[in-house]
Amino acid sequence: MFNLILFGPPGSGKGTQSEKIVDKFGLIHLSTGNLLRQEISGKTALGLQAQNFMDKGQLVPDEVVIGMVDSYMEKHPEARGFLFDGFPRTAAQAQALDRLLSLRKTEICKVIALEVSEEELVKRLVKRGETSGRSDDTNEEIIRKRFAVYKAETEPVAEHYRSKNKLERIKGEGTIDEIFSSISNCIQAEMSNHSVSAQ
Ligand code: B4P
Repeated sequence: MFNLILFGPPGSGKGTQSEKIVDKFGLIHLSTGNLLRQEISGKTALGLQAQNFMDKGQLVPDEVVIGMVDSYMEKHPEARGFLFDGFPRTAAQAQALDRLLSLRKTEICKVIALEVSEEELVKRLVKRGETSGRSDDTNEEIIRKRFAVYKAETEPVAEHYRSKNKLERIKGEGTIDEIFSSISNCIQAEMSNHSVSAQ
């Protein structure tokens, strides 16, 4: 299997780029943000629990997210690889992902980290909030809280992968196509290291 992580702060374009990546490279998209929002719109017990955290700009508890990821992977035994978008976001999630993958006799091949300045991120999220109806995007104070959580809990996860020589940092500012072109080059190089074809 060929597994990737798309890493970066809130609003860095993970969701935007993921759609293009799965389209081109035939991976299964696993976005914990999307899975949580589906649970919320379905008004499930998990969704109601998650909404409380997301509305405050906090992370949903690890055990909830990890269980959700495990069951999504179970539903896709045919996958030639997964693109993890917005996961892992804590050290405990990164360790759990290593375990889930090793049980399936596979591992993460590359982590692509999108780098975007905080001012640009705030602009993007405030703009998205005008149309998306996402409650976590409408208030600048909540957006700033999400960045603080990112710095404290998520940014250190990059080190877990850098120390294994799996981290590639990519500039996440510019047009969506320019950024996708840099990401594609990185994935293609990695696929040829692993002798995997693009589709
Ligand atoms: P996510 O759904 O993961 O979303 P995100 O980090 O806010 O945004 P993303 O980086 O995907 O940005 P996008 O492409 O949409 O998380 C939401 C919440 O869910 C978290 O705060 C947390 O509470 C919870 N959660 C999720 N995963 C979790 C986990 N593993 N553990 C615990 N809790 C978890 O882009 C943003 C905007 O920018 C869009 O409007 C887009 O159109 C625009 N944009 C994109 N690229 C652009 C570009 N190049 N130029 C200009 N604009 C651009």
